[in-house]
Amino acid sequence: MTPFASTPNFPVNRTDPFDLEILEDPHSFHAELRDAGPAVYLERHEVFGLARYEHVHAALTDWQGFQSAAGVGLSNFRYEKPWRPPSLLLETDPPHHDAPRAVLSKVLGPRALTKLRDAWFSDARCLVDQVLDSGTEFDAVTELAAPFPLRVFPDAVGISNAGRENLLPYGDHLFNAFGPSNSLVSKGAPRVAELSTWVNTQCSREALSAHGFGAQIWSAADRGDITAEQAPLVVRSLLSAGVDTTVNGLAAVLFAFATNPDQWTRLRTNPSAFARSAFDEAVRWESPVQTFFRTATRDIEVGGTVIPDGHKILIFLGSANRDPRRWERPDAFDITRDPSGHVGYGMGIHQCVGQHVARLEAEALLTALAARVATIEPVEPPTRHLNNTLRSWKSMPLRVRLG
Ligand code: OVM
Repeated sequence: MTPFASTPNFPVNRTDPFDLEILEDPHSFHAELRDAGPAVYLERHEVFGLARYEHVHAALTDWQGFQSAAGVGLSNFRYEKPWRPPSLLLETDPPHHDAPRAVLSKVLGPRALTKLRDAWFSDARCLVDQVLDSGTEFDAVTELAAPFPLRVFPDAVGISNAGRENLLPYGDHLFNAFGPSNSLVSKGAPRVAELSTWVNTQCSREALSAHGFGAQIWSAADRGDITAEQAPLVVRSLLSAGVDTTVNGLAAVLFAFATNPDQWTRLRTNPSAFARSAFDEAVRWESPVQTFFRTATRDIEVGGTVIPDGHKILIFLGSANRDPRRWERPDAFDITRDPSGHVGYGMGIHQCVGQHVARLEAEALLTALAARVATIEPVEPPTRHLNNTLRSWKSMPLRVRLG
């Protein structure tokens, strides 16, 4: 598998990007990769890594050279059977990608979401009132960032209330499974069959309520925009990608404000103007989805050297989002900067199709908090929940002052 017979053209790095210590705090490793060169050979997994913004952006926008259809995890679908049938969105390329993508981007588009806006704003006020009325110290992960998406999103998809506690562990395993088969994957393995059965059951037409995102996907099958075989897998993408990502994105923006009190003060001067871009800045700053792989479809040049056909390439979204070659003061959370162009949602044809949903959730929650909360501070340091792909949290004790 070594791509070069003798003299490597690439800088070589021996660190495992999925080592638990690196996952706990990846920033100095990312800087090392960026400084080593445009593409680095990651010896431990025999893959190439891209960590600079310029080359991450270029790879994400070149879907022909950097395919997704061989899987966006370390394992190559050409040689290894995937642990579940591949996603019709994430793990395909044109032409197969086009119809499912078109259906979902309409179902989750800004126009469709205007109908949910008032209900989600009122749900957010309700949850914030419930938390604040029981005290000014709370865990921002378990009391806000997790419960809010877990309430509004599965309702919007149209699944039953029973079994919703399966969504986070399913997503946790799914995002671990993009990495190597390390201890994080083994930890999730015992529940895979049970969780997959539950998720797959929720995707059938009969399991979905009449007017939700799920039912709209099935209507698209009735119209012939996708096939009836594709419909349940498109619903599965919602349940796979829509929960853990937003939970960790919301936790990230809350942590960003708790540790940058001046930014909270600024948000409160005009929440309706700042809430959306503040969330995007938090997605840049934290990159809830840290990495995805692509696969080279031919010998492909990156920064002057050639990645050989068939090799896996690890794309460091989180590193690109803090590359000082692209961003001024990259480590600063600054809601007045223009974060557009960040790759936290990816870039190109696979860019997050649910991003309007994520932004609406964030806008609703931040607006509800801004109406009641004058200051936010950490009570003690938050703890991480380690995942091979997600920058995730276990706990985040915060204290607020009302006013
Ligand atoms: C999917 C899927 C799963 C995980 C992540 C994702 C971030 C998509 O099943 O389509 O996008």
